[in-house]
Amino acid sequence: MAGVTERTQVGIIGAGPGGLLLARLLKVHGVESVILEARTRDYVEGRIRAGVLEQGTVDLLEEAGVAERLHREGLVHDGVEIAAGGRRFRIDFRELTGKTVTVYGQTEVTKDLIAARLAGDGPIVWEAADVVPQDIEGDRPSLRYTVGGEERTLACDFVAGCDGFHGVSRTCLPAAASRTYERVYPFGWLGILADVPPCSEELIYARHEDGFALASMRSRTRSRYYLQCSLDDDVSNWSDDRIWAELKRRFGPQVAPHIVTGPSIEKSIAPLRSFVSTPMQHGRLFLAGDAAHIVPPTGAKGLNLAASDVHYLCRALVAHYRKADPSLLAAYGETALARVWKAERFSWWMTGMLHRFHDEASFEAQMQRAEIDYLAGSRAAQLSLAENYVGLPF
Ligand code: RFL
Ligand code: PHB
Repeated sequence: MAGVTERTQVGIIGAGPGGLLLARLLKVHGVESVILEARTRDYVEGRIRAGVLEQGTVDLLEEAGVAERLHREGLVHDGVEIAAGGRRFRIDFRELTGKTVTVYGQTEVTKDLIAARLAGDGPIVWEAADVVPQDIEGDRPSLRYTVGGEERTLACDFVAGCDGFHGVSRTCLPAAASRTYERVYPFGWLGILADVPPCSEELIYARHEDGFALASMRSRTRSRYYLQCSLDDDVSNWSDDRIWAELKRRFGPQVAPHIVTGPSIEKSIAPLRSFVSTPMQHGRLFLAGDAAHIVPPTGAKGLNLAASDVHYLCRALVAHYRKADPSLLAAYGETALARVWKAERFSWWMTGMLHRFHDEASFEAQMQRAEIDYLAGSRAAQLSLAENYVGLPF
């Protein structure tokens, strides 16, 4: 038996945006939690990832009381642009749906949530090693872990697995009752972050015969760009000069003159994957966010899905504690998955339309061109993209 035993209501594995937002929302509703995080605070706050927040995610951050800096520094975007075959067109979210998205880095969301947590909400145990969920099928689950060489046990009522794609939680679901659905794409995204002004007011998603490119941003002085690259590529093959030249080539002569170049402050390659693991719950263990599902980043849905899962899970836990109503917890996985699958579809569709998969002379490439041509000219097609991009209701 472990040396030190603590107790809380909800034991949360992972201090990514999912785990941190869940802890904060639970606190707002009077439910206590402890977060166990494998990494250090510096590492978690330094990870460069998502950049686009749906309105629903912004609303949740408001409910969590951590939206003040977001409203000050976040950039509200009314639409996005698509560039392909030498042409550029805009999807106007505000006009089509009445909604917008907010550009505010995941890094900043994470920092805001950590600051709120540490201002009195409850503990985050950093560098918690070898976390093992125990007795999740009974009424008294616990989390065994090691910190600073000391073995500890966190006794809790429920376990929230918010530990991302490589976490331990998903492995606790019985194999016989679980099923995974997966698509691995035959390419990756090379990302570059630089302190230069963005090339455009809004994001530009570009299809080019040599591969996809995306112009995004973190602020008016910090740009984030991505290039489709091969899976076996390495960042060491990509000097800053080569990246800027390739971005200008893929965005074409209309956009290239507006691309301001400068030294990179971060460069990385990420693989693209669609993945769903079902069910999202077993006994008293509930998965949320990347622990249960992954989307390719093309639709900017990953962080937003973690937020909607956490909303459903928080609501269900609060119903259990406040009203002794177990029904929302029992339905959690099904409720979350209904939204997850639609975001999976949208991200898969956006990825399929904009990336190079086949020879430019193939039937499939013609289908991509036709899809983009249809999107450029059809209000119905634009509305469909817009309502998914700004986020389906939850
Ligand atoms: P996270 O962020 O992976 O956090 C999980 C946390 O759990 C910890 N952990 C453990 N802790 C204890 N014990 C263990 N055994 C543990 N194993 C892991 C980890 O250290 C970590 O701190 O999952 P979460 O909270 O579900 O959040 C998901 C999002 O981070 C992810 O979906 C997004 O970043 C995806 N994503 C994007 N999402 C968007 O909504 N909009 C975007 O524009 C967007 N762009 C992106 C992206 C992801 C990218 N990469 C690098 C994968 C762009 C990129 C390039
Ligand atoms: C980003 O800014 O990191 C970003 C934006 C939109 C995406 C993916 C990533 O679709």
